[in-house]
Amino acid sequence: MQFHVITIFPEMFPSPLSASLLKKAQDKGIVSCTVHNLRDYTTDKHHAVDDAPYGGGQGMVMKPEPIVTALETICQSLTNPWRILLCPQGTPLTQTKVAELARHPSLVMVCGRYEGFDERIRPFIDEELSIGDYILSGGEMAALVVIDAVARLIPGVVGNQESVEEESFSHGLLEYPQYTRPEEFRGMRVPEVLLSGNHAKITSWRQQQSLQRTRERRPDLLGESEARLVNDLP
Ligand code: 6SD
Repeated sequence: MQFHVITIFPEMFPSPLSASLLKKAQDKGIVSCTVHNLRDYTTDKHHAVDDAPYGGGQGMVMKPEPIVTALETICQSLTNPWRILLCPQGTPLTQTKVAELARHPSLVMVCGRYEGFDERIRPFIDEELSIGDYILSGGEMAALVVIDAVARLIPGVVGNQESVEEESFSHGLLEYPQYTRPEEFRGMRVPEVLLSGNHAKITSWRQQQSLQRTRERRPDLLGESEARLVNDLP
C-alpha cells in the first residue's frame, strides 16, 4: 500500500510516521509513505501556492496549477492511484469508508491550507473526505488520520489481525469494558464473570456490555429500530 501526501508543510509528517505500527509497517515494506512539497511544483520565482480570491473577501485561496501539476506528476508513476482531497465539505470518514480505501493500491492525498482551494482542482480529484465536523487549520492532520486508520487494515501491519476485526465499529457496536491486574484497584473489583473461566458466559457478558454501552453513548450507531427503542419512540 502506497500513501502519497501533497502539502506545503512536509515537516508535519516525519514524526507521526516514524512511531509505532506505521514505522514497523514501513520497515517491513508493507506500507510506504511519501510526502511531496507542493512548492516543488510551482514555476514562478516566488513559489506561490496561494492568491487572493476573485470577487474579494477574507484570506487566500490555493492556486490550482501547483496542485494539478503535483497530482499529474505523482500519479504518472502509479497504477490505479486514488486521488483524495481532505476538506470539511467531503464525505464523512467512517470505518466502512476506511475499509473501502484500504482496497486501493495507492492513495494520493491533497492537503489544503488558507481558506480553501480553487474550485477548478475538483475534476482532478476522485473523492473528497472529511474526518469530522470541526474545522482544522489544514488537511495535514486529516491525512495522517486516514493513513493511520487505513494502514491498520493492511494484512501484517497490526500483529494480531483478530484484534482489528474485534474492535469498535467493525461490528457496529462500541467495545466492551476491559480489565487487567490487579483484581482489586482502589476498592473496585474486576467483574466476577471475567474470573470464572466460563468462556461462553464471558462472551455473552461482553456482548451485553457492548450493546448497553452503545445504547447509552452512541445510540446513533444502532439500527433504526434499536434507536427508536432507546429514545422511547413509537
Ligand atoms: C483549507 C483545509 C483542509 C482546512 C478540514 C478537514 C476537516 N474534516 N476539517 N477541516 C480541513 C481540510 C480544513 O484546508
